[in-house]
Amino acid sequence: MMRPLVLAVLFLSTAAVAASSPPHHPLDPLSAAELSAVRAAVLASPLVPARPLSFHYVGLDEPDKPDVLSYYAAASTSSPAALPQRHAFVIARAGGQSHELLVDVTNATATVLSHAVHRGAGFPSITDADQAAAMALPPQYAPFVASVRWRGLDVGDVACGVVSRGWFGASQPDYGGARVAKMVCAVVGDGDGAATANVYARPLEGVTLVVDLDRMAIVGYEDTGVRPVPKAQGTDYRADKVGPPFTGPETKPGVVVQPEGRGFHIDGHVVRWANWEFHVAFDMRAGTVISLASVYDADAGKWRRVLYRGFVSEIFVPYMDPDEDWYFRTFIDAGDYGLGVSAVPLLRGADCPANAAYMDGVYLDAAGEPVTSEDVICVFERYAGDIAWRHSDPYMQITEVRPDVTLVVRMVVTVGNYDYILDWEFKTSGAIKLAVSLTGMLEMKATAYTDAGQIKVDAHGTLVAENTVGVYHDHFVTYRLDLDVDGTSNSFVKNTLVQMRNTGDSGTGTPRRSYWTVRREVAETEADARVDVNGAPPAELLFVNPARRTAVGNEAGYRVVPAGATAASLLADDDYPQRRASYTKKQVWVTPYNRSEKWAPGLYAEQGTGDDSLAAWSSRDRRIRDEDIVLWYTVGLHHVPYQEDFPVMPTVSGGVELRPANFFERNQLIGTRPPSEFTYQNCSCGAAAM
Ligand SMILES: *[C@@H]1O[C@H](CO)[C@@H](O)[C@H](O)[C@H]1NC(C)=O
Ligand SMILES: *[C@@H]1O[C@H](CO)[C@@H](O)[C@H](O)[C@H]1NC(C)=O
Ligand SMILES: *[C@@H]1O[C@H](CO)[C@@H](O)[C@H](O)[C@H]1NC(C)=O
Ligand SMILES: [Cu+2]
Repeated sequence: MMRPLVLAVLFLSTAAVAASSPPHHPLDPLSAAELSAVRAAVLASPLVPARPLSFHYVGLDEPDKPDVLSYYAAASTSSPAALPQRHAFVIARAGGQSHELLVDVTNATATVLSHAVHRGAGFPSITDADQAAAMALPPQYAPFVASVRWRGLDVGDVACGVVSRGWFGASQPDYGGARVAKMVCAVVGDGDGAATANVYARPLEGVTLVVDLDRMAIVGYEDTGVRPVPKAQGTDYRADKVGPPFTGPETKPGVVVQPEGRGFHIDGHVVRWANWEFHVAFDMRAGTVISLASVYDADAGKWRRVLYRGFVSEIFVPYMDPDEDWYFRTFIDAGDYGLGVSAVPLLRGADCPANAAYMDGVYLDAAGEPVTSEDVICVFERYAGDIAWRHSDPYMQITEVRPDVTLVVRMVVTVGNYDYILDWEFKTSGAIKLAVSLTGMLEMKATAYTDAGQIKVDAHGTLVAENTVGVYHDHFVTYRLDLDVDGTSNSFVKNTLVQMRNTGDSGTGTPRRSYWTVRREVAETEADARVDVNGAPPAELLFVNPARRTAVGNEAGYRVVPAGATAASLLADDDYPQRRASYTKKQVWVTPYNRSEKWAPGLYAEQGTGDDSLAAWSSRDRRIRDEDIVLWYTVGLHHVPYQEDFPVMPTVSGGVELRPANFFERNQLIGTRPPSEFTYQNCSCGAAAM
């Protein structure tokens, strides 16, 4: 999405960190001390002599899976294994090139193990430092100053932000292969007597700049003509600007109380709660990474593995306006900007409930300084008044109810105008629900229209206010989910529900003419596992472990259940943005596990061409039956804006649930205590208002 037009770094609670506890799990994110060691090793390396050097990505180069698993297996025994070697994967820019380095940080002094220069398409993500430096350029650029004055505005009231320019092949100038981006601008000051904090509501339409981010110079400029600047009135969203008096609906405040305290424990990065245990890490590109999620099987009396590693691989957001000033807005948020670096500190008691615990994220900024983003992950037990299971038998005079309590791991990523609330919800039933909720600002386009009746040609959006179009677009949130159901060797099963005629092979002679049954297909290769979940006929999708069966002989599995509607891309296959993110035509893909296939649009996704994308890997059509396989699931939302999305949009949600399917012998919640077993003497919650 479009980045903030004011300095992103101002919003982050950042602090350089001197020291932090050493890692004690092979998948722990790099600590501040390790990150500092990485910086020192890279700057001291003769392999990358060019200066200046900027860091674009530094993250844990995860150890090989067998090493992690043997560490994990030994950890619970009396002879714990040594941590596998700690390696950092680095992408840096220097001398106009993208450098990849692998740095060993196992020892106090880090060592560069390997170095390569990226020769293919695409660039690493745009950094906060890139954006801050670029913002200073337009006011010094005479044609821009002239455009602003032409509109009767003061240069001091206008700010421009960097937006990625997508990839459009030879149709777009390549500026000699330089790392360039577009800049678009907005009226942010109150020189015209109107102030608003909503920097997305007042675009300076028609003006686009091109910035060379390595040289930090304006190299292109376009002014397609004056459009009105939308009014500031009604665009502000700050409490002290919209009220008092507050005219919205009144609700009574609610607070979650846990009279016996929290039910979960956090030990380093490992979270234990109810029948779940998992590892939570922070990555500057992916945001939250959940690893080694295991569930306790009460009947078998043992822990069983479900998810080896899961994270949001990409968020693709193409806008549907082909105009000169808009066509390039085809954002690939994780690759263009990074989700982890865009994670915001969670507001206690508002972003997360009162009973939440918080975790920080640490990353290396472009200059190589470790930055701690405080409170970017919260963990809390959710009691939302929902029911986990119940049954009434009026004749037997029985009512049994168990309230649903779940554990949520939350991060909020604010990538420019949009806020993504990304939840991992663990359920005592054994399910894991991945939910994404969108809120924030629409990306708005200035227009001469003041009434919908004036629109005679496609406005590519909805007139949400006078002179303001909320442009049509999509959000495709793609998860990489390395499920390991009871071990690494899994198969992907598609159980299609098919209509049958009652012709006598079963139920002979009854008046029933039809029924449905399940037709089972096991995917042999990657081509068998590309699924449009909206496609007819309906199908149940499962990851199963054929070697693990229940007592009655069913294969242990987990089912992939779309939580609500999920869109597939409507762009043409030959359109440039679609070529980069062609995986968005199907919500489900399955690939063999490959440590380096992590980012759905490719490692170098910024201006990438899709040559290193999920669809490209899948086209190798590798065997996936009875292999270590990875699920890719895209939660897609088409967004037609409505006036209620203005000036800030109420949340809209989508998601997917991973549900045990013949994994347990029976409902795991049968053995849970009923709520009447608990008494809260000092709780006034029973005195319900009538
Ligand atoms: C780290 O230290 C150990 C023990 O001193 C040594 O054997 C090993 O080679 C060192 N590793 C690197 C990458 O320097
Ligand atoms: C892993 O993926 C990379 C990138 O697609 C590929 O080059 C490599 O050959 C793959 N490795 C294996 C063992 O398939
Ligand atoms: C209930 O509140 C009273 C008065 O505040 C306090 O003395 C008592 O210990 C509380 N009881 C429990 C079970 O928390
Ligand atoms: Cu949207």
